[in-house]
Amino acid sequence: MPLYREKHLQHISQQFQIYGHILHAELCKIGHINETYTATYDQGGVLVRYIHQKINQHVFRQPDAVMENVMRVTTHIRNRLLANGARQPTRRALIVVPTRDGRSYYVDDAGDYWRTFVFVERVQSFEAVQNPQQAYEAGRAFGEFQALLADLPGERLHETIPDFHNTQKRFKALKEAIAADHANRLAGARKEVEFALAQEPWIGTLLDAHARGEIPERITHNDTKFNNVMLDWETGRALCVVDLDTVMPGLIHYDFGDMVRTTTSPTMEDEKDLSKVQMQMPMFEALARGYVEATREFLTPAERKYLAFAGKLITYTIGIRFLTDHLNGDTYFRVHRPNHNLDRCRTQFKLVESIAAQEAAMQAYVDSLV
Ligand code: GN1
Ligand code: MG
Repeated sequence: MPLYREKHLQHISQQFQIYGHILHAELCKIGHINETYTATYDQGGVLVRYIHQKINQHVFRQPDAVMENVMRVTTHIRNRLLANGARQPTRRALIVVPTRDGRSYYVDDAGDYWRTFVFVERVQSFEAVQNPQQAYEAGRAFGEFQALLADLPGERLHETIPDFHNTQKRFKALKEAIAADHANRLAGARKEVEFALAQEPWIGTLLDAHARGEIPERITHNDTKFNNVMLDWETGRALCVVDLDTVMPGLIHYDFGDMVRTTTSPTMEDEKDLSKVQMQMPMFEALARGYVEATREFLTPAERKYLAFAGKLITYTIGIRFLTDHLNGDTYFRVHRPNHNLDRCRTQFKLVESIAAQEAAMQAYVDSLV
């Protein structure tokens, strides 16, 4: 790590209620948005780890609202786990470490917002799913997350990113990016643009169903990528879910759809060999089983009806977000190589086609679950 960053991180580390001496910190390369460090402290001779994270303010315009949500959600989940007598509660819900003056975040001289979490040990996350058991665990973990938050008291959570999964608005943003062609990349993305535009007839399906009162708003995670599930090293079971910045009011389909996107293909999000990208039925079945089991208490028949469709819709929505960012010159998602967002878009669109081809069978499986 460059010296200036290390010095700054030492300064940051001293702002939080951590009883120990920082030894070293590493940049964590997972995630496209925030800047995350794993820091090791010496606490009376025992090595203890924490996460320090800088919130991306270009993406999260109101970091204080984000942290208010995160505090309410983590506190509520912890209380429910304790009330249920859950084992290992400190590994099952993120713990925010307060600053020395009792706040949930620290603002540095540059105006950057930093927060700190207890590092959950002996867990790992994966970029791609290896077997149906893992898909089942993802479905169960995010389903339980929704179930634990179903009785969150108090006001509606802040919308940390308004219209985050509003496909109509994302579609409009894509059309604007096409018209502007800021980065002169339209010519190289004709096929993808054509595919994106051709899907317009069905992109409003869930928004319409919600507007008709058919499916309700709930508290959802909204970033249910498989790499946000922490699996226990020893048992392979999901212990907790992370990345709570987009927890806000939403449709359960946003969560389930993003799980379908990230757990049913054997590939990474930016796989270049599109022949490998496909929705695999055994993964979907395990995922759906885990999710439906965990949400049985509240999931309505109307919500169930759109679960397979949600996979297609959210995969499409994230695909057009990658495409839009590519056309805009990569201003939103962190990229690691030329045309990275275009590659990501291509895998999403390939997956959309694969889901569409199997959608009826996927939904039939969901309907068969009791
Ligand atoms: C971003 O930061 P990360 O990787 O958890 C994005 C998600 C996308 C995802 C695609 C706030 O999540 O919406 O689905 O990339 N998060 C935000 O990989 O935009
Ligand atoms: Mg995220």
